[in-house]
Amino acid sequence: MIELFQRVARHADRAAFQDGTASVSYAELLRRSARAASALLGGGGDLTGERIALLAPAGAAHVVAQWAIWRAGGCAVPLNPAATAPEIEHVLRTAGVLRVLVAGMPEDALRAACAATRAQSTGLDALEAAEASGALPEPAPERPAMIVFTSGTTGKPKGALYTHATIAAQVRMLVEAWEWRETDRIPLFLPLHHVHGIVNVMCCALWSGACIEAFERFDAARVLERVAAGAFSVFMAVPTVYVKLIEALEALTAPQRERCTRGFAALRLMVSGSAALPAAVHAHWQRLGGHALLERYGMTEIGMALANPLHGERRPGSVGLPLPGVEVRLVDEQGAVIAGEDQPGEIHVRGPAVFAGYWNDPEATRRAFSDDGWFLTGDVAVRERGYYRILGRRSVDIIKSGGYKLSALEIENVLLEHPAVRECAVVGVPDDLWGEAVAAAVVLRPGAALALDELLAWCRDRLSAYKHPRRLRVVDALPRNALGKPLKPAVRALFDEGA
Ligand code: MLC
Ligand code: AMP
Repeated sequence: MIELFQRVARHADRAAFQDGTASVSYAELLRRSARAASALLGGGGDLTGERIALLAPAGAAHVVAQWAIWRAGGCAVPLNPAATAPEIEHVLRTAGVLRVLVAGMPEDALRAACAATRAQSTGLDALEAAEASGALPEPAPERPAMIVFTSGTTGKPKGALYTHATIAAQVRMLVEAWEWRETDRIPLFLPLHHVHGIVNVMCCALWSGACIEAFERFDAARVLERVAAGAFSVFMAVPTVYVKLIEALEALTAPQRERCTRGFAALRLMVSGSAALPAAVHAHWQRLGGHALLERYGMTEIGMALANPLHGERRPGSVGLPLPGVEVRLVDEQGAVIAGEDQPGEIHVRGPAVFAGYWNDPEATRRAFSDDGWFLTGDVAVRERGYYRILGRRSVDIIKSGGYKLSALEIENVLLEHPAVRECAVVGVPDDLWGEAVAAAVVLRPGAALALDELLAWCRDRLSAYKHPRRLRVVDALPRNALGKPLKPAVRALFDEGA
């Protein structure tokens, strides 16, 4: 039996979701997902890894859909609710999805993507209405459980495959390291098509019998209100969320701020990750929110790998030490393993929480690992007084904006389709709120003109909003290196000059 369900059965009567007025128990999630799983099976014995996509807001329906797929022996493919039709189409085609479970979401983009593929969408309600019949299969831990799409340096997103064992390993290490317990209460406002929201928040909470309060989206005022009301014990977010909370706190009157500050001080743990937490934000939060944020480092392909300790020194600007069961090494540009401190190298990771490979892409999978099985993260770090500190990424084509990983090449490909654009280069530029903001330098076709608004309108149907360029520079020529490729650091400098 999938280990999660053994755990869940132990706290059946507890509330899995609570939003102030309504609550959904673990027993109810189990009942509802059993019915939906039976309906998915449609009389068959086991979906044997069929990829089924799911599009549902954070909350009980999302979990029912995910568990139904798992309990029927399928592999869940969570979709981005903000994705455009071409982005969804890419996911459905790459993962070979023929069925999509939908609950309470706008379906325009999905409908167009389904029409372009052979996929069919089904409302979760209809599946839950069916009577549970027959026994459910018991998928082995090595069976495919989930495909999470992530951007890389080679254009379109790739699907990272997790088995049930991968997810269990990712959850187990965090439950141990951060001492998750059934009395924990956590807000969930991060998207559920990425590992941070899915595993660190949702799966860890459910595994532990804790209670989740789901938000439709991140809304600083609403979150602060619930913090002030003492609704939570644990809080996990990306750095952009902490910057937005600081802005919102500073806009309050002193008594209002005092209430929120007391609420934050009562939390037992606040974690930041998915992008670098600037030391200044760490210090600002400590002054305002009364917590030394616990910064950790992870990646879709490996789950979480490094973290500052729950008990002990939380060093600003550092990501701490390997989590339980994770092997980490630094390797220099010559391929030698770095034994000492203060020397930068690429982070390599090994262990049971590492993904099983890119779906249907053995070549990309092969390139992602060393011969002896280490995953090559592409991130560069240094060890200082025992702790790891991230220095940056090896590729300038990866942008981290608001915690989302974006491929510069994917965005460039969309811009190049615009009739006015002859050439372009997309880079991330430093941004206080988003970490990095997407910036595009374009060379126009002779006689053409292009304004940022027009470019955004072009992107709207093709890219999720967080991939849209926020800054545009029209130039006569892109700086080039000896191979004729745009020289991205020089392109970035174009923006530093105050474009
Ligand atoms: C949105 N906007 C941006 C932007 N994203 N502008 C610049 N850069 C960006 N990246 C614009 C929008 O178009 C909108 O503009 C306005 O900003 C508000 O956007 P929003 O999306 O509504 O903002 P908000 O809801 O406040 O969301 C902020 C956020 C969200 C930080 C909560 O971005 C988020 O959920 N990020 C987390 C992503 C995540 O989970 N990453 C983890 C990946 S896993 P306008 O003009 O319309 O107002 C991973 C591994 C690991 O990284 O280690 O965890
Ligand atoms: P993703 O592919 O979306 O899972 O993003 C993973 C990437 O986010 C990593 O490879 C890092 O580049 C970055 N990242 C995650 N956590 C941190 C952190 N604490 N500090 C700096 N970068 C981070």
